[in-house]
Amino acid sequence: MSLTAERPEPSTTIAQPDRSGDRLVAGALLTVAGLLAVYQLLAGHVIPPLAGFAAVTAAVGAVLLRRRPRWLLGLAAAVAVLYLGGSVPFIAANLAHPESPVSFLAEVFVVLAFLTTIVGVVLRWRDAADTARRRTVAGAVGIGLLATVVSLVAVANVDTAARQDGDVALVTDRSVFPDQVEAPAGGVLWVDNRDPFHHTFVIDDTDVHEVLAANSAVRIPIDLDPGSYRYWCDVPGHESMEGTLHVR
Ligand SMILES: [Cu+2]
Repeated sequence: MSLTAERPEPSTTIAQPDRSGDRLVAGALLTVAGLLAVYQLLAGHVIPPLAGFAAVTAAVGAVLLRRRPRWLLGLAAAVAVLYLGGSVPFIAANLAHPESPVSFLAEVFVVLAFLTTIVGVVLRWRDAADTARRRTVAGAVGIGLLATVVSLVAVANVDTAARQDGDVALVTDRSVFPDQVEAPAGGVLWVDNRDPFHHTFVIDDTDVHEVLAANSAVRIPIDLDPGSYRYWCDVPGHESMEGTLHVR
């Protein structure tokens, strides 16, 4: 018998449950980082708070794959709590619109991954059995799949209006509304959302408040007196989307 064969292997057998606990947290954080990166790519621009969360989750996740200082798990949980607690209006706005699948599903999976992070940290601190981790992952994947089905059904039910002769076009692309639009009183605005996210089209001091599903258009009658009106998008974080409608 060789010396190699007699050597005990304590590290692999004893450390295994701990490593898988760290891997669950690391995997959840790296999932968040990937989702936030893809989301910004689709948005076509860097969104500073999301870029910050993507960088921190990527860094913490990557380090957790190799080392496992206990404080890093605390940091992982803190980042998750900070996002979930600090983003309530944004999360609510995205989750309310399954017909706009990019923002809806990105939010669903980011929230699930952050919740998995928190549960994973708690399970790791309690030295829980691997079955608890498997149930956590299975639960998150199950909810994610259910949300995907809900979103696909909602997308199939979106009505999009074709532009008709005489309609004044108002197009939003990359979350920007045109600065100025001129239209005749009694005419029709054709508002076309070319973004993969939902927006709203609100005209101040009027009843106009339309939800613009991702990649869809609506026709809005201009039942307004001549004058200038501010229009904008009231989705949280979209405050820069605004312009002026000049009704002749
Ligand atoms: Cu918007």
